[in-house]
Amino acid sequence: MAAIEKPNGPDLKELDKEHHLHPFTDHKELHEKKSRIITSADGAYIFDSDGNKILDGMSGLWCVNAGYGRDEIVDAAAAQMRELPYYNNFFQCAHPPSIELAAILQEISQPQFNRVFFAGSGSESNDTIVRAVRRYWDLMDQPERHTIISRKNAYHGSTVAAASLGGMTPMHKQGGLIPGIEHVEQPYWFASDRSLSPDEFGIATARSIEDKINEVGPDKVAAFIGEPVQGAGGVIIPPDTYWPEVQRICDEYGVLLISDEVICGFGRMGEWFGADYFGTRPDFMPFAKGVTSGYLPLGGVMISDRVADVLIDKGGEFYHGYTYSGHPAACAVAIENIRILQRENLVDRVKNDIGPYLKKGWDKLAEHPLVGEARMVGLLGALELVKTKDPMERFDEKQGVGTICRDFLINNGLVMRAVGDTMVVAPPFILSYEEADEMVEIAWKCLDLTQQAIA
Ligand code: PXG
Repeated sequence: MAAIEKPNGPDLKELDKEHHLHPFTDHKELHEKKSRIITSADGAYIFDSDGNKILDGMSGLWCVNAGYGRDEIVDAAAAQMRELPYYNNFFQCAHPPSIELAAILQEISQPQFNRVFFAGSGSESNDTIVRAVRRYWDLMDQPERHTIISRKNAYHGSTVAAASLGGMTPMHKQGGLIPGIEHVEQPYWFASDRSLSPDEFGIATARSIEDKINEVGPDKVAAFIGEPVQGAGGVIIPPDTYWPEVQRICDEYGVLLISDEVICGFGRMGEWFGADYFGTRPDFMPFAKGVTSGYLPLGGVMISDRVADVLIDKGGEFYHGYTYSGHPAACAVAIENIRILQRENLVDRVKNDIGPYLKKGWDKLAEHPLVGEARMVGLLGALELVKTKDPMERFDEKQGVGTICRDFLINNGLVMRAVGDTMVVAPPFILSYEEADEMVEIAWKCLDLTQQAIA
């Protein structure tokens, strides 16, 4: 009963330790330090139970794009919960929010997208795609087209199928992979030997997809999946040559293109979708996170006419769906969230205003002795921490320099995420100029502190 009698401060930390297993966490390590308890949030800031105010440079987990404290979204959820808190979209039923959201998604996406399948998360969305892709090729009388090509260091979610699509080897080691997934090189120029120019490297890594298609057999490859910019892998912005070449290869071999928009979608790159930014024409777009700005869980898959027409006209029943596919309150939240993005021109703000403003400060961080590269597109950024700049040498992974830096950052009032020694940010779209300056100032200060700590 302690939780009810004393819901604050240290007791919560104790209860957390006793009863709560966290995602992607080494609990032995966590229990030595205890958790930070986030109790409230407003705008671009979060507040913890120790009284700290912290600028959230990660929008939660790449999702609170519209910022915290949006009463309009809360009101939309409450109104929907009063009217119809739950009903499913199975058995020839639907409800107004799922239908209205489906129509809005059609409006904001590329013309080939007229249908959406709802899920509860990005992982569920990618599981949906595995089944839909294979079902499509069965219906096209090419059942041997089964293989899905993905990339090393990709992140497509945490369920067994989504993690198999992903290229995170530690995840593969815990639970194994589903059959029929192949991984090719990622377009991570900074981590390459840099013997090629970025443009040459972009073409070469795209061609590793073509090589894989020929190795597996062009009649056996169903689809290629990629994040426009790899997020969890370290905000890896591919060279300009990469995506056009990927599109060419998919077209040439008839391979379906899946653009995983879970992070890049809903304005993060200054366009509605990452595919719009790079000019690809995907057949599937899984989404989640930014669709609701994280206020409630919702995911889904935009399915192009090429695929949806076949599933509908030839398919019979598609044996797939979730209790919460198109949850009414989550859909009501998504509708209000998208309306906010539209009303306040926030996607344009990312592209033409706060995005370029933050990038200017961000680029200056490249002058710090610890930073080998500073990159940013829209409001997605990364700093590569390096041992020496010339020649460019990275730290020994075991030194944990990124983690040291991350801990300095949060203790100095800024959330950034460390992906190895790559520091990443994805702040909310409502970030003010002052807050952008604050991010850059705290970052510089913590780079100094990190440098001193490892000296
Ligand atoms: N695709 C992409 C591109 C993602 O980034 C998922 C799918 C899965 O979404 P769900 O909603 O099932 O989590 C993601 C999620 C991190 C981190 O530490 C990133 C994600 C999730 C958790 C942690 O950067 N991305």
